[in-house]
Amino acid sequence: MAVTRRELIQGAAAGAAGLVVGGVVGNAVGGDGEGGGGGSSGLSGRAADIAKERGLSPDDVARAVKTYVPGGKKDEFVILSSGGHSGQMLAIGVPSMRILKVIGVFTPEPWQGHGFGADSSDSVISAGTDFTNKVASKARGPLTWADTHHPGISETNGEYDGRWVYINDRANGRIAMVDLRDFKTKQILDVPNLDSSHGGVFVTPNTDYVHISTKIPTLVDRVNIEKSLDNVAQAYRGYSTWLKVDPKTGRMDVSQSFQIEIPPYWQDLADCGKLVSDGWGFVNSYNTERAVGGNLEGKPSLEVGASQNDFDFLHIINWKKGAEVAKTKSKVINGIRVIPMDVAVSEGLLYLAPEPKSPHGVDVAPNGEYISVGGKLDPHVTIYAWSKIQKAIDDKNFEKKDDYGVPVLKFDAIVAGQVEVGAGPLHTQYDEKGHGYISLFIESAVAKFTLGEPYFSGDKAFKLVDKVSINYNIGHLCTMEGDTVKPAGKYLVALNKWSIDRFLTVGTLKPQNFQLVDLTTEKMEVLSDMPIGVGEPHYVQAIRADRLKAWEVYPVGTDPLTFEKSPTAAEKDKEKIERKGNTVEIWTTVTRSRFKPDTVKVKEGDKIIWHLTNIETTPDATHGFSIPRYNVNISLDPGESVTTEFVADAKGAFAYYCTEFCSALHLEMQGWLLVS
Ligand code: RUQ
Ligand code: CUA
Repeated sequence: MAVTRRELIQGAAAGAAGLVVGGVVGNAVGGDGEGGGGGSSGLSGRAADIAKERGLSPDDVARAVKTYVPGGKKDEFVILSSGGHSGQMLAIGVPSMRILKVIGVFTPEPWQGHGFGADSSDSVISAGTDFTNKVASKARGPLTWADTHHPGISETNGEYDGRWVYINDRANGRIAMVDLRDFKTKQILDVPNLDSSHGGVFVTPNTDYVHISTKIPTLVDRVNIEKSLDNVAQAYRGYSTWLKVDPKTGRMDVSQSFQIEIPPYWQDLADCGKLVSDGWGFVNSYNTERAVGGNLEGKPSLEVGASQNDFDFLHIINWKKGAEVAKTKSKVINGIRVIPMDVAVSEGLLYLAPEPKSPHGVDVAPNGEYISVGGKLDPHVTIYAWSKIQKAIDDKNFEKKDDYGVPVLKFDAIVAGQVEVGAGPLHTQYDEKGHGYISLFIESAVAKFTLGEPYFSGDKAFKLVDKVSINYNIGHLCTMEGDTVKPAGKYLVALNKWSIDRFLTVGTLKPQNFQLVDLTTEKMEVLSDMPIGVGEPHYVQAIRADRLKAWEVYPVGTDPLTFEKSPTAAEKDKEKIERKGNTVEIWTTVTRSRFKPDTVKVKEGDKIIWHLTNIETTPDATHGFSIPRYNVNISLDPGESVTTEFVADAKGAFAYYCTEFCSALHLEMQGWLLVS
């Protein structure tokens, strides 16, 4: 049967498609060959019968019991996960690994009415593209997707405080803030001078600043663009950006922020100093070679050119002093104060430390003393000691200066230990007992190692103590509150890039796989798998659920952008329609199961300003407001007040309706917009 593309899209070929799906189900039951029926499960009665019938081994049963969260009971932790190139964020319960929410961030999210006509979300999304200072096509309009990578939960005294979470856009050098009172995005900032970003996001221990750095360095002056790659060392620069956080709203204020100009190495991961290393930040890099590829012209590909040096550089940055220096010795570039690199060097804001060959993660231990760097192309994790770094800085114990005059500390003087962990070490997280857990991408495993004093001493320090295989190709990992001053240990989540044969095949694009690992037993054990069918999560942070104080409902009439009563909120019994010239303004209340007014008559070409308030006070009593053909689709959570504006440029009778099944009379919750 010949099927055109158009027929396929329109579903005419649905019958043919059905053929492809059969035959797959058989894979589901076989398990891992870990044996046994339920007969030897140690269970008796009904549970034993069920385990036997389902072919579950005693270990399967134990793992299930460890992760099962009965209906109505709540998870102990919540992980906030990047959604990768879905541009969203995910909230997931641990240990159940159930998705609690997909949070609309950079990408419009219809379920939440995010970016489909609600003024609050539309203004957040459209303000997230800087057309003046950064490159963006006006004709294409604001950016509506992002490659979300690194969440950073706000902290107080180095512990998560459950107020806000920040997340960067890898592709466009942007950062967003989600308020954890309502899990909604309040700000998207197009960071000046950053054309891209990667793992450079963290908050300082009291959320004074959020940090974000360049990944690919930025072309400083957009002149001579064609030749710029021949002169990367001079034409491009990196920026370590310290965005000042408003302590009341969590919003980032560019006017109070500053950047430190850094060399055009490819800055990669970053982490903040804490306790003894408070006031400092750490940003690592690769491609200190500054290779740019050019393989069609016969030059080595980027991955070859970028892997020549035996050492790359960890940037060690004094941000507390930087905040002072920015007041007097910076210049404003594209709206942000920038401390030039020579000033950063002469003021002692910037040092470099050698890192073995193309490193990846840099992670500061809970006590602030140890800083672990994964080797990526080197089987070791290198652990630096902050006390040694400090001493080397004080003693000016430099082995050289780099090409930009930045002092490079002597490697041997600052390393506390190295542990051979396996192939492809990337990211480290910690527990409360002085262990590091590092992901091994190539080996598809997690290695557990010990730190030194005060946790371990003598030949117990800096030792590999355990390893567990995961499936497959782990990128990040996350222990519970594992990058705070007080990790909770208990579980580890492995963020695996591939899932290959772990799940039913649902097409050629496979989900990634989160695996939950038990840290309470002497040997680490994988407890469960969780397919992630929405984007490629890069990094997650796990917060104790009891630190989250999310609202159940808004006070009636609340504007979610300000958390204050909206001056234009519609009020019960004061609903109205007003016309001024060509502008029609409507105040509508929304409740089970009606919109009032339910009939709105306008003229073609009128400008419509429509205020809607959900006057419900019952948790979960959410209503939708959708106008067909106008691409308006708003979620009105209990108490929420929203305004939508549009020009009534299409004639017709439009039956607007509620998109949430809110009551027995949900289907009757409908009104008319007549445009004549
Ligand atoms: S870093 S590819 Cu978070 Cu391992 Cu991004
Ligand atoms: Cu309100 Cu359905």
